[in-house]
Amino acid sequence: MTSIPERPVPPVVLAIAGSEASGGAGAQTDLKTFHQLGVFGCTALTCIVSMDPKAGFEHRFVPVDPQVIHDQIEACAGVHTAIAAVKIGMLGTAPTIDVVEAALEEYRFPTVVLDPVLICKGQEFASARAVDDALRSKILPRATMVTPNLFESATLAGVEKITSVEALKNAAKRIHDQGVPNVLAKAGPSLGTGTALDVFYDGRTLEVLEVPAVGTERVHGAGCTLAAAVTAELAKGATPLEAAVTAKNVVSASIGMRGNIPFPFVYQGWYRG
Ligand code: PXL
Repeated sequence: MTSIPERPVPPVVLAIAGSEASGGAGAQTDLKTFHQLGVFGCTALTCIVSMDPKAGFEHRFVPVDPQVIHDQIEACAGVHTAIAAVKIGMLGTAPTIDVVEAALEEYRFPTVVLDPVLICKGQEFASARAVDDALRSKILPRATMVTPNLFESATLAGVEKITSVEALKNAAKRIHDQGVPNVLAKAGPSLGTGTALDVFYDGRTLEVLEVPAVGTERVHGAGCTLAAAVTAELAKGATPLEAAVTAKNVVSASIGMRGNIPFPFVYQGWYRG
């Protein structure tokens, strides 16, 4: 019989995120991204999203019981000797936000990346508004890095709409001024620059990060992949700016998966670091 080898333990990262059953977004995407980047992923599922092929792939959304969310985080924190970084994705309800806030307070994870998923199709708009406010007041102040898309940046910065790089820079600054140390405000291809453009701001450095755009369509799961890649890279010791640069390359390499939904999605297995 051979004995089990002593191997170096990879950094462990936790995704607190929703399940998107098809594997195109959410926790499934997070785990695949973590794996591709050489970190060990674990999850606390916050909700179960099932697209409905009979209704235009509308999102059916079922929240997980808050106690069960607590128990999953407890399990992850208990099993692993250290959790290097946490990625927070879709939370979706006010009770979920409360239990995640309490867990962040209890466990004091060293790095928390917040992908502030504000609205999921299939949720009532009225409840979404209350959830946005709770996310901003309870989770945002605990994030070490936040990765809002254009709509989320406008909402968090308190501006109507963002239609230029200048406006995106200003929004990144405003979000930073609310107490988030690192902001990666994402436009992707949406500002018509012909590039996938995001703005990084950490209070000193303001960088416009651009890579060649891969098409002009919105890509399902691109935001999840980006934030998960940032989390993995931070866990491995990258600086926030380095993590953002690598994460953009991971997203570019992952775009091109197709199925029956009308937009492309992502396969992280195509990335070669
Ligand atoms: O891409 C945003 C997102 C995050 N998390 C879950 C989702 C989605 C979008 O569908 O379903 C669980």
